[in-house]
Amino acid sequence: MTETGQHGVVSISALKGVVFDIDGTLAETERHGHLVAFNLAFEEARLDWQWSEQEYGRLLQITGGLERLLHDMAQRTVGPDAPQEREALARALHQRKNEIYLDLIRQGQIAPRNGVLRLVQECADGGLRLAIASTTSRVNAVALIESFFGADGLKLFDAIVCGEDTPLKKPHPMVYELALEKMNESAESMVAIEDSPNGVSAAAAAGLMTVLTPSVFFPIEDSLNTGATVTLDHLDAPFVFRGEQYSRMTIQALRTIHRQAD
Ligand code: XBP
Ligand code: MG
Repeated sequence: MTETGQHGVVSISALKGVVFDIDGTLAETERHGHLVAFNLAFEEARLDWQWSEQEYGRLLQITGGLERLLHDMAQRTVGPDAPQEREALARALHQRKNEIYLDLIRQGQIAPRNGVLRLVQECADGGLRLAIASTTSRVNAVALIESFFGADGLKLFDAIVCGEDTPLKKPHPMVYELALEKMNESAESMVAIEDSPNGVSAAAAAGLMTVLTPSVFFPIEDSLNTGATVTLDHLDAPFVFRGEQYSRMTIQALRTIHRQAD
C-alpha cells in the first residue's frame, strides 16, 4: 500500500500476511452447518420453529449465533414468557446448535470453498503470515481448521481471534484490531478475506484492504458496494482489477493488488 512518508516521499509497505474470516469464507458453513444445526436443535427441543434459507439470509445481518437467536426470539411467541427463562432457552439452544455443528464437521458435511486450501498453503509456503478473525465460537473455529488443515492446522495461524475474544462483533472492527495486535502487524501490511458486507465493514474499519468472495447468502450483485478492494466469486475464479485480468487469487495477485490499492 502507498503511504506519504515524513518528507512527502511515497513509501510502500510490503504485504506481510492474510487474515481469513471463517463462516462463509473458508466454507459455506452457514448454509450447510449453522442453519442445519439450528433447525435440528429447534426440532429436538420440540419447538414449533424452523428457519428457511430466506429467513436465515436476512438474520445473518445479526452477527453471532446467540445474538441472532435472541434477536429472532424477540419477534416470536415460542418458548417461556419470562425474559430470564427465554434467555436460558436461547443459550441452551445455541449450545446444542454448536454440538450438532461440530458433528456435521466431523461427519465431513462441510467442504472448503474453492481455492481456500490452495491459497492458505501458498501463503504458508510463500512466507505470508496467516490469521483468523471470526465472530464464531472458538470451538467451531478450531474444529473447522483441524478438519481442513489437519491435526497441526492451528499452527498455520499466528493469531486466531473468535467470538468470545471481543465484546463487540463484526461489523465492529475489534476482532480485526485484536488479530493485528496479536500479530504485531499494521493494518496496512495485511489483507482480509471476507464473505459478507458486515465482515468487509469490520476489516475496512480496522484499516485492512479486503478481498470479498461472497457466500451463497450474499450474492455477488448485492456485494458490489461494500467497500471491498476486489470482489470475485471464489478464490479460484477469474477477476479483473484495475483493467488487469487475473485467472484466480494467488499470493502474487494479492501482492500486486496490495501494492496498487490506496
Ligand atoms: C459469522 C457469524 C457466526 C456464525 C455462528 O461469523 O455470525 O456467528 O453464524 O457462529 P464469521 P456462533 O465472522 O466467521 O463470518 O453460533 O458460534 O456464534
Ligand atoms: Mg463470514
